[in-house]
Amino acid sequence: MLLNEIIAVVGLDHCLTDPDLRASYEVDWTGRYRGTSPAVVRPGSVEELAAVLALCHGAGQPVVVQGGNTGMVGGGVPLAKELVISVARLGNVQVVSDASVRAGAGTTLTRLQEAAASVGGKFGVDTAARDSATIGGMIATNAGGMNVVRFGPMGDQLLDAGIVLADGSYVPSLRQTRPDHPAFGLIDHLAGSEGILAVVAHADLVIGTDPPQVAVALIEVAAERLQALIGAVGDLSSVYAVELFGAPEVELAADGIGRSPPLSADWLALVECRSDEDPAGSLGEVVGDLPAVVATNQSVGEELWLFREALTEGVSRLGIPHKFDVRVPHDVLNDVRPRVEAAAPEGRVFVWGHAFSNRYGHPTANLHVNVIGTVDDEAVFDVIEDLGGSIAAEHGIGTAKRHRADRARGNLAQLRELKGRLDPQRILNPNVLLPGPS
Ligand code: 2HG
Ligand code: ZN
Repeated sequence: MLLNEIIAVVGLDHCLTDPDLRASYEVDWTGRYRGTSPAVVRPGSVEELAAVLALCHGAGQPVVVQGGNTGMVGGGVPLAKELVISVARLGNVQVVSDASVRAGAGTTLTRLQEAAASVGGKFGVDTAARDSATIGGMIATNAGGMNVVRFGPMGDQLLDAGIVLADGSYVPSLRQTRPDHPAFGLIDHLAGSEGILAVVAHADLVIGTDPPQVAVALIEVAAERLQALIGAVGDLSSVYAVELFGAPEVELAADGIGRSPPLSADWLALVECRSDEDPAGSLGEVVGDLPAVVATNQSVGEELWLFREALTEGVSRLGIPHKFDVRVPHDVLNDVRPRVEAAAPEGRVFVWGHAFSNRYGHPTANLHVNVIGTVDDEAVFDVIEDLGGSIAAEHGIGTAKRHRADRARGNLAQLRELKGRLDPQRILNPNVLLPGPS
């Protein structure tokens, strides 16, 4: 009955019930989270999205919203038999000015970056999953990515959003909602709300600056000099990225891309600086006597980036990884690897990430700890919390961490209150983010 009504809205071709056609939507990118769904529905317009949600609301049918399915915490797959709403067809991009762009929720990051580049700018969030990751999901998780030290995470790029509420009502501009509207104030909570409050239909996003001069350095740094180096690099006014990894990671990446590691040490820092003036000089001063490979043109810089960007695929080639996307203070960076290795004696541990987790230069890093093999996830979470870190950073809480979300998020009570107000039937992503029966 419900499916027939949905088919009348989106057409038979966009309501997938055949198990073979549903299959790729029912498992996450890593292969760890797998569920089943009565159907995968792919609305082709905001109107269709709104009509589908209104029907689900009327029938009390829970839904999971999916973009590029690059999530890593099981937040976008139907683990409790929810209906999947894929926003992949909502991919319109429109450059509004040289400072802002309007993009449909299903726009890939690559398309958004191309739109920004068409007016000489740069979109502030970048990740290796750019060809698949879509902006709706990136807003939902508040993705940070490799330029977070410069631009901040997705929420910092968000000027406005058009959303559809659980009951199917379309709100074209959250910035223009009046105080008596149920979605008033939602714009401040949308980034990181993991689809539990509303479905993003489109968003207005900032286009950042893209200065012409670039310098990229891959720097070898011994454990005892790490904090001083990243502190100094983070203070450079031209800094666009400060990425960290170590010997096991550079070897894994080198293997994947068929090259030899250019350097190897306790830590490798991959730093990118951009400026109107050549940033190589000031970057060189900070690097000082540390061994480094420095690139002063785009294509050589891109070669160095290959060693960083090959990591996610590299670990996946070894098996289905246990992923821990965490945030830790800089002064414990050297403790993470040995402590996780001790907690996972039968696992193979890889550690990489973003040396800063926001653009204000706060001394916390967003690390991606990946473990291949047997490991007790709770033991790793305990290590991170014991080091004064947080067990969730840019990938969200999803289903993977919701049992520990109380400790990971301070604004939980507020989210719960908003959920009760905006989705009292709890049909939107009902099994992510909030712990317990949400
Ligand atoms: C990255 O920065 C991504 O590489 C993915 O956030 C991290 O695969 C991962 O664990
Ligand atoms: Zn990351």
